Amino acid sequence: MSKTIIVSNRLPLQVKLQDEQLQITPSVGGLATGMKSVHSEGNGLWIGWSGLTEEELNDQLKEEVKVAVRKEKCATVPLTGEDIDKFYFGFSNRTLWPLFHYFMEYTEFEKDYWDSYKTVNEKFAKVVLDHAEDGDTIWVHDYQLLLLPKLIRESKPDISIGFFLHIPFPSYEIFRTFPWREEVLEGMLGSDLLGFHTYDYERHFLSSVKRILRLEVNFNEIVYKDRIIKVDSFPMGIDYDKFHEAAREHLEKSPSERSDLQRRLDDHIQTDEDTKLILSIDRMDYTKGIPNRIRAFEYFLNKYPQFKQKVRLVMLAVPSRSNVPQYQLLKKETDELVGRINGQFATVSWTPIWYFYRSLPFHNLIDLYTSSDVALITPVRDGMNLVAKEYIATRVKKDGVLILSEMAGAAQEMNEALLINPNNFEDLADSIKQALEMPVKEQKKRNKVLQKRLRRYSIDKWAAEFFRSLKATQNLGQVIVAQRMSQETEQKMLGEFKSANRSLMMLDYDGTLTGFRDNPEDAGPDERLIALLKKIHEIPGNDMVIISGRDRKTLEKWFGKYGFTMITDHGVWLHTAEKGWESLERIRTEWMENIRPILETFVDRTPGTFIEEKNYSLAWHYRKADPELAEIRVMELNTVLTSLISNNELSVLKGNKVTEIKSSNVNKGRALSRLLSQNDTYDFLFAIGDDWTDEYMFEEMPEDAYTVKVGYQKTKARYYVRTNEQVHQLLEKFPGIR
Ligand code: GDG
Repeated sequence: MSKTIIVSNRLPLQVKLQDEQLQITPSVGGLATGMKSVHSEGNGLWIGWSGLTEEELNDQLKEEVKVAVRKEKCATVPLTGEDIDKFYFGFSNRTLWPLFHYFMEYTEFEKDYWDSYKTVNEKFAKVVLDHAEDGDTIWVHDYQLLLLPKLIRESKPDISIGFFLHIPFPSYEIFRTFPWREEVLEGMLGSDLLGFHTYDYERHFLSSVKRILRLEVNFNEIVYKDRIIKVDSFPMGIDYDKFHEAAREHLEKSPSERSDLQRRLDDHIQTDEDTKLILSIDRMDYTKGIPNRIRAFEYFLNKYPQFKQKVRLVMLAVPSRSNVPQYQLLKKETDELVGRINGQFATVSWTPIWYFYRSLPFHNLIDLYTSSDVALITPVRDGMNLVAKEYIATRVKKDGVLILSEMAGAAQEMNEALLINPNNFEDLADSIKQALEMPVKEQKKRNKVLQKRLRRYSIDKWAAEFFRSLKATQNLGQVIVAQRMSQETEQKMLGEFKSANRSLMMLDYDGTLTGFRDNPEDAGPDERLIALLKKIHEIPGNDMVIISGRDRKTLEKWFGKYGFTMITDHGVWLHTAEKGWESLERIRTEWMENIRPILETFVDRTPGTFIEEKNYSLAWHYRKADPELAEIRVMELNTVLTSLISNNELSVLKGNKVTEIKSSNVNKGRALSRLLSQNDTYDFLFAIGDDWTDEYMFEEMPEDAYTVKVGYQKTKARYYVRTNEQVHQLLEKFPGIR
């Protein structure tokens, strides 16, 4: 039976060692909750680090951990203290975390950390591969495991892999500074589906893929080698019912059942009916905007002194990564700020900030959420932020105001909150005032909408949606009608070629016989290619035709002396050894005078592009241009051209990073059909090509012909190969057979 394997840095368990005894308790984080149903289904498995290093465990304890976690349907990845230092505290938290949160000044590019990151991702891959079987589905989580999808794919090419990033994916301008950017992108592209919290992260990722790896992206699908990878946004939800129910039960408690914390909160609330509590909860992390928030609160108290003595900021900061220097500095800064502000404003009966630096049990979290009139969530950068959602979920009476930073992913779907820029103190102070004075009716109106959305798109729904999407990627390959040129097909084809009396081989030049160069003039044939073509040309009973969109002068220069048959200019000219050059089409070129100046305006506005003038067509090349700008310009150009070309005289061909305008009655298909009509004795037909212009040729071929597309894209060809090298290997097999 196939199973689902979840992989994350940590297991959904707390494994602790107390007096040589193991203590295992389930962890309560959002991810653990969300995956609960996925994990518990069938023979699901969760793979991750236990939290104890190899050095902390003797052999017997290692075995005990193994057995204990297996009972919870988990498997551990053994990590050493050094791994944790360099992979986790190093590369994950001192490189990726700050970089992906736009803290470039905190980002350390250490080769040593990177090496450890690679090693640990390999350790994860090993454990995954020990457990994964064909037909399983693997869901990898977060920035600690960016290389894992590729490592799994290399050993299990057909397994279904999904990846979800819980933190932002930064804009290309940030990501491009990263020394190992290609490896990381390629690592992620081992997946079939890549999920992000928001559309912005998704588009940043796609932009880096286009610009750095120069891959073809169609909407949200990436064509990569022989796979199509889907990229989408799945805003993570919370376990709404759990928070809502806990809050409901909490409100029903009698005073004697209340916690100490709740009593203290009640004391404050009861001092005066105008008294209000403002809450913030976060891990002590520099991305969460804690100092900003405190300073803004100070600014607010100075700007609106009428709130002194009445409003209190309850700030829960949960210790996190405290052995990373920036976190220590942040802690120090926060302590000092709170001290200074409390010192400055406190009275005998009032301290403006209540500050807790610790983790609290769940029921205390509910105390805080339910007792606070306002939640002030001000990260400077945050992948999603679940606290904002949890606060809303606990507002059983639908009152309460959420002030939320625009820089949190959650802001994209929580428009009814008061959205603020955390760096704008004026705006922040005014929003605090607005929140404190907001009529209850308005609070309820806003929260009603928010709650409805949170309830509907809960964490279960999030996980289910991701899985549905991952399953759907299995059908993506089917839009490519061609099949991979397999060993068997190859054997069959060569067998038919051998016994054929008269064969025709149509070979496209650019992108097929040779790879692309930045400058088309540099793409002439090398010695190896000439030697191959000469051999094919000499096969008895075989007609080899080089067919190209290039002009006849260029092909003449490259191949003229060998007597090859050539079709140039997309099918305008035919060259044979017997007759030399003859024209296949009668075509007009007056239109070029009108179209050229238009193309020139596109060249001027699109750096890196240029016009290639051919005898019968104009080509606008954009291979070296910024891919996103080029995409926009291609659309623009198409619109301009369609409005100009009113009759059917001209057609616009979209090639591989080139748009070509030419007379409509010329294409490779028409040229091929002429050849076929002149000679009906062919009993073996072969055509190979890589772009749209070659599709006309594939279309014209009879069904039993061997048509081969270079690259994994939509095509009318029957087969495909991936690379120019594979084209060579395939063609090398023809000479000598007959
Ligand atoms: C990362 C991304 C993204 C907090 N204090 C206590 C406590 N919590 C719980 C909260 C909440 C969770 O921790 C914090 O989640 P966040 O989403 O706010 O932030 P990160 O930890 O930075 O998480 C973030 C998230 O991944 C999910 O993809 O949203 O952007 O940075 O659930 O309730 N829980 C308990 N005691 C505490 O003192 N029990």
